Amino acid sequence: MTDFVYRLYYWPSLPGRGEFVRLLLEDAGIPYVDVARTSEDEGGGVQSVLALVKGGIDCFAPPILEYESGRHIAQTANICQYLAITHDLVHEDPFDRMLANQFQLTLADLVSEVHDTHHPISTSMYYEDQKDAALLRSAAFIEHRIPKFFGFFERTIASMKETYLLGERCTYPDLSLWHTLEGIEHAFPKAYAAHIVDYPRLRALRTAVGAREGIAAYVSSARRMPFNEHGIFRNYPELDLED
Ligand SMILES: N[C@@H](CCC(=O)N[C@@H](CS)C(=O)NCC(=O)O)C(=O)O
Repeated sequence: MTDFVYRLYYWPSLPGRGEFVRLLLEDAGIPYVDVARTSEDEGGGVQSVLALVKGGIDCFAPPILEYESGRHIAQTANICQYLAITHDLVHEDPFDRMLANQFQLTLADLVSEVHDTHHPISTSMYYEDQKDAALLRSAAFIEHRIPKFFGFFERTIASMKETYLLGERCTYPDLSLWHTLEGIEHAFPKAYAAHIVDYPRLRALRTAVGAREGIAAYVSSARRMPFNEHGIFRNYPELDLED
């Protein structure tokens, strides 16, 4: 291993999908530079991300990790898997590794669905111009998709008879599940409260991950960006359950 410090490229004004990578790095205490959050004078800012995605590397969209000087990888699940394997943060057994990736990809599906609740037609249109569709999409998400995803992860943890998705060892999909639960609570506080009572293992996982040293330190630091209405998990009260 070289002494190269990882460089994460992600939009600087929202936690977004970059947060799943940050959580893995923070939990493990791995140093990294959050490039776009440094100043433009230092080669950061939005321009640093745009330069990469327009610059002929093999990466379609951020998050992008520069893992060696001039070598980049993209796709959140791919980045997490690379880091976890490289730093021994996931089981050695190939089936367990595949399961970790499978859970991460399932979370990626859930995250995309959350995004589509406020942008069901196009990311290039304003929310206000697709609000009618967003209302329908959010109602369906709350009624059908939250219980389906929450039920899946609850059953998975139950089948392991331990705290986490892969048993007693906390791995990167657990950190991502934690963030996704936080995000859904931010976006749909009433729906989250109504559903989560049925999922004791998800509540326990949330408590356990939140109490981890690296995560607790990160959450209380300025590095942790709050959710906001530019990101994936947006709080538009009209999309949540009614009283
Ligand atoms: N499947 C990709 C999705 C990447 C993605 O959608 N990135 C967003 C930010 S969270 C983006 O900037 N997309 C630009 C685009 O799709 O044109 C992943 O999980 O990393």
